Amino acid sequence: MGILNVTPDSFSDGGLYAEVDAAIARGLQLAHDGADLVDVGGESTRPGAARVTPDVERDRVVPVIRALTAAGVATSIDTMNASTARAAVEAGASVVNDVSGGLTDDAMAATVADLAVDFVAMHWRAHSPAMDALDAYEDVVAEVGAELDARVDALVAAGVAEQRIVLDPGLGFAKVTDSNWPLLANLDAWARGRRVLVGASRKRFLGAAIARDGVDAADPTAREHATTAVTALAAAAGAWGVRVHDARAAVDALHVVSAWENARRPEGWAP
Ligand code: PMM
Repeated sequence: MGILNVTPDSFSDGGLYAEVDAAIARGLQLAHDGADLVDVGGESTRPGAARVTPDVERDRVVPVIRALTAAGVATSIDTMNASTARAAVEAGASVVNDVSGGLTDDAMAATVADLAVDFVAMHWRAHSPAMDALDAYEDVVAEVGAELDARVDALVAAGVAEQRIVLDPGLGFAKVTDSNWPLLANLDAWARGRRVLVGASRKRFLGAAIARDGVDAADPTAREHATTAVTALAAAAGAWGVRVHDARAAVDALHVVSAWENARRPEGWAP
């Protein structure tokens, strides 16, 4: 899943694709680089970001989704608003990706049920201004698992088909640094066999992991190689998808994982 933020303020690509033509060109490039889905967003969720109205958000994303659909590029819509999700699917998007897992907009679950598309339910505790303060877990794997289970139950109760739901640990959302790694290292302990999307691309916790001389990698693009390492490890651990800024790097990593796994000896093999 390639990231396309049609926003002035997203943390890594904010402002680069805020104009419709630039956004469409970027979406085509992501697809050319091998993204199976281009994830189009019109509202930044970076820490501290202010919300935009659904009207502004729709005006940003719908023309881009329409043009990419016409060009044969599959898209998902990154939104917390049911009205935007509906407009995006009507313009051609085939997946709804809600960073709040349906918690922000009471109409989201019923809308997704009605649209009958796949739904990415991300683990989330609060909007951006409040989220860092909610990084408080006794056992992050158990708590994120339980909170996602509650989302699945609510979505299914609203009519969303369970097999349509993809879970996402919400890396960086109410998870400042150390809370992210247990979720990556124990994917199946919280996902319990459901499809998993991993969105680690260029996030702060990777900058901390690759610190030199005690200084974090502050520039998001300097976290690209670390992102590619996460892609390979997530794929090897069975993730359904990765949400990334650089689709080419991710696809290369996935080829490496495939070659590695294809060469694996069968269970019980001995020379
Ligand atoms: N992260 C961001 C935005 N949307 N969606 C999903 N499913 N998972 C994520 O981790 C995620 C997301 C953060 O902002 P960005 O668009 O600038 O990466």
